[in-house]
Amino acid sequence: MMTTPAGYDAVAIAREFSLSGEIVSASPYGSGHINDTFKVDVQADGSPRCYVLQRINHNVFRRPDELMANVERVCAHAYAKLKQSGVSDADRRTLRLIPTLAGKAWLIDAAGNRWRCYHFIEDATGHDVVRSPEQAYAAAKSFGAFQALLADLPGDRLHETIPDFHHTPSRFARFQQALAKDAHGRAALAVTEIAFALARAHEVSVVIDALRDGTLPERVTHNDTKLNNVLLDDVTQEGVCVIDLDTVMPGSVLYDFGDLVRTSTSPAAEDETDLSKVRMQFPMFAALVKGYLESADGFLTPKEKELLPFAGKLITFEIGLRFLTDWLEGDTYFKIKRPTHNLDRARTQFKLVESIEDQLPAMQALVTHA
Ligand code: ADP
Ligand code: GN1
Ligand code: MG
Repeated sequence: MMTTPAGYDAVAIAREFSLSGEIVSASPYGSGHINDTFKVDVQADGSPRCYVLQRINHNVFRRPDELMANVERVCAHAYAKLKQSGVSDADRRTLRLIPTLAGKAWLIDAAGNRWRCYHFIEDATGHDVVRSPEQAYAAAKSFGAFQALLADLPGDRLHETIPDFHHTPSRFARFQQALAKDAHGRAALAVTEIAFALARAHEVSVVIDALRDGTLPERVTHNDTKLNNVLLDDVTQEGVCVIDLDTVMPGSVLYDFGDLVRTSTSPAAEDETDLSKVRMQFPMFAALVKGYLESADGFLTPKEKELLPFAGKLITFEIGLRFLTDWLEGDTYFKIKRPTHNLDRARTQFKLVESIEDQLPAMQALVTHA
């Protein structure tokens, strides 16, 4: 039996899916903070083939069956549309679920864990750190195209897999509660970061208020558009496939563009401890705007466009706030690899917020003239 570090027998689980070939191995894969992901290697008539097997983190996603119902609809719609529009490599451009032997889209194991399996997107990589404006351009173009693809998703409103996921004022309130409790006596180690967060309380409602009063439209958005959630072709660096569909649900395009700014403009990793390396690089931002507008300009309203730079600041701040909150609450949400990991991540985000604040007028001017 091949038992994984997390204690799951991923090979046994993989056997429950309709894979073509003999399973050779299943090993932990990727650098996501939420789910347990495995790469499954199989041999099919002498040639190797891979799949991605994932256990859904049901502490984070409290209604995994609703989540999977969303994912099933989104995958089917995107694939059908790409096929219809004559895209030759539609198989590589969207995630496709591999059914279980019983013909279901996901598996529930004896312990109640939900598992799903995707075909593996070959010769493409999800990058943790942006290396070139071409990568930033490709990522933004892909997420814009993804939004366009889902603009006519038929049927009911998608389930909210995490309610108030990008409700920044709620995130702020949760931070304040964690701070008041200081259950692990950690606040004293984060005095600077706490002051930084408290000083920005007045800005957290901008997007949510505009959604509420109808100034901004609700759309189907991805909501977790970090750079490593789009696979770029290893040779051409073009965007191939948007992945990590767990948070695809009603939202604002500003959440998606904002998280692109957070993850695709700094030369430093999300958890970099040398803060002197963290900064918003303007050419990367310019590449994001170009790529995003190429695929999304057709449907964006003037207000959405105007708020693109601010969204970069807001979402970077919001994710920093979530890391800081998780640190104060004792690291219950994001996977960590070292004791101060969440605090380090919060510091990096806040340094990036400062860099964005410094450049906001120039960012605004660029978008106005784009
Ligand atoms: P998490 O929610 O934990 O971030 P993801 O769905 O993003 O999980 O998957 C984790 C990593 O696994 C991704 O960053 C990517 O590198 C890899 N991955 C996921 N799905 C695929 C796929 N279909 N083909 C190739 N790699 C994949
Ligand atoms: C998580 O799943 P992953 O690693 O792609 C998180 C995002 C955060 C991100 C920070 C469901 O994304 O919201 O922005 O970490 N996903 C969830 O890196 O909370
Ligand atoms: Mg991910």
